[in-house]
Amino acid sequence: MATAPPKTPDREVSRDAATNEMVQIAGDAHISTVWDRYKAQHPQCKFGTDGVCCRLCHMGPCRITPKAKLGICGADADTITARNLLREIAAGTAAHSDHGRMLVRTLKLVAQGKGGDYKITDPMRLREAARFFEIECESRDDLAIALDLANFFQGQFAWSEEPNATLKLAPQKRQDLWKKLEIEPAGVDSAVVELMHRTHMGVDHDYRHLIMGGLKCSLADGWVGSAMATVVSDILFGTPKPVRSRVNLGVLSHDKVNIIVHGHEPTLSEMLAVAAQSDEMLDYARSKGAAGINLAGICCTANEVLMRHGLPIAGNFLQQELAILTGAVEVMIVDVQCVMPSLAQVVKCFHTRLVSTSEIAQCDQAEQITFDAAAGYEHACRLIRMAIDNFEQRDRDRVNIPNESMDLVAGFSNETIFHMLGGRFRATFRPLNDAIIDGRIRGVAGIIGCSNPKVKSDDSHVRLTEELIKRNVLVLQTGCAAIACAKAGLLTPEAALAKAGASLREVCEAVGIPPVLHMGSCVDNSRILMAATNLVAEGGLGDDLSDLPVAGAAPEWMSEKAVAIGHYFVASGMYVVLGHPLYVQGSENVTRLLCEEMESITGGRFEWEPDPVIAAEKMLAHIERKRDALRINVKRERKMFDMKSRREQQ
Ligand code: NFS
Ligand code: SF4
Repeated sequence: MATAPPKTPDREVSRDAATNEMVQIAGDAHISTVWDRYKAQHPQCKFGTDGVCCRLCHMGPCRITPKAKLGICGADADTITARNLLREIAAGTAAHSDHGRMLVRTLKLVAQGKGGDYKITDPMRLREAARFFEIECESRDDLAIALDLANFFQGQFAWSEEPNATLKLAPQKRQDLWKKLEIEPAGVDSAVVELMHRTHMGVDHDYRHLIMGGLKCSLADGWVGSAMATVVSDILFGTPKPVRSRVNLGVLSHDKVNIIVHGHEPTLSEMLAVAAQSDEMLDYARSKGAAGINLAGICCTANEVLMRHGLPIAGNFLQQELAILTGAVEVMIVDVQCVMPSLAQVVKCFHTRLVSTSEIAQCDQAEQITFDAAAGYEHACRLIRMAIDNFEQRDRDRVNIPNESMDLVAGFSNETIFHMLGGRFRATFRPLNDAIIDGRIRGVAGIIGCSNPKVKSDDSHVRLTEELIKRNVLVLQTGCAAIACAKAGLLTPEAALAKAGASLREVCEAVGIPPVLHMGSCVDNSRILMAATNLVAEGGLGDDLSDLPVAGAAPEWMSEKAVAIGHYFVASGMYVVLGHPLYVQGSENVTRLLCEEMESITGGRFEWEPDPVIAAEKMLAHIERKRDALRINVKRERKMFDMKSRREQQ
């Protein structure tokens, strides 16, 4: 049970009323939440935030101060901040890629006939991926192709003499640059191992060389591990199509059994989605007095089941404790990543049962029921039964479900966007490219990442998104950023259209896409990479990702995965605005390299900007610079104002 925190929070912690309401309830009940513990950590350690604390060997720990400019071994602030940053990139890459590995493993089991109730749901996507990687498809059945693809993907993890083959997904010019810069990863696992080695005491000390090594590993995340995770999820569970649903804590039900899936891997949640609709489970729920079964998600598992099943989202990262605090959750099922250890404390105050299903992620106070893909359906039924059995333990007097919930539309894979833009017969990005070229859409922004108690949650996501669509920038989203905007209503096409600039609205209405597109979970940032690649491939916007009028932002990020993502976007030539800095500010050199000099190396760079309106201005300025370089701003003026030069062109 938690220590007694103050009864009222000092500030409005979130833009979202449901969150503020639940935090108040938590305070009254003396149950600590992330915001209380954030306060208890103050002041946060400046050595940590500056990145100049090193504990990589046991002569230390060392920290760089004006008096002690070197660690005991002689490492300076540049080396120390760069090494610390690389270890974050390694961890982020490992997390996304292990998620990818689990999916590849499931695909292989399916191909071998050992995958229980899992199957190839999207054979077109399977064949398209197999053909891309030169796997023979003619007159072969799906399972044979799937086995080859699974083996091929499995090979992408191991060390190899050759660079990762999935890097070929990127435009040729980008691939050539990676080769020239010697930052092509050759195996996801070995990329992570290499960073751990290079950052061991006494190995790589040149901050420039270290940072380039970090970019190499990050490419193994975005273009390899995450890219495979997305493709295999689509093959196994279906490529997302537009789907309507609802979001926020108000999706929890007063009279149904509430089950929350939280974490990242979609394999079990897919089976839960199927099993929860079965007559057997529904009958059982009714026999226990419940009106039905309500399966809802938190964090990226939520995004996965939303995209493919239209299941509701209970909340994003900072709402995980609050969901339990509603007193209405029978079971919370967690696996890996972004699952707060505090959940085990919060469930003690309620009837909620917390179950961990990952063999690598346990919590001594949660029940452990390790997931087995071959018995996935039975496993899902067992968990649902457990929730139903727990329904009668719900204390009706302690139920506090906020009213807030909001409509949303999600499910925008590249494949879907292609078809929406191209109509029924011809899949194409052409209308989008044309709209960007003629300036009706100024450019495209990716807004991604977490929520963080350091800032008023959801606020920067929403304000940045509103600002950008108002200025005619199309916005792509994933992860907790997408959930934040969904809660604020920005994922309802009607509301977003009303807030969009006139020309963006006109294009969106004409081609039938909303101005804010939810593309999935954080591994699905690979979809944003592919969307950018498709813009290049369609033509007229340069021949590399760095030519595009696009920009990325992670306004409220917190996780090491976000660090890896930021780096693979920068390594892919993109401009990335972070709402708060990486832990590198203790080194002017590393900061300058990441935020300035990098642009002349990869074409991309970082920027820190806490104010979402200023961030939007900076992103727009970058987009306009790219438009100028492409000379599409010039062309547009000619077309509109200068008939003479127009005649000359003809
Ligand atoms: Ni992304 Fe998804 Fe959310 Fe952040 Fe965590 S859930 S993988 S890391 S907190 S966006
Ligand atoms: Fe200190 Fe160097 Fe050891 Fe780091 S590696 S803890 S700077 S002695």
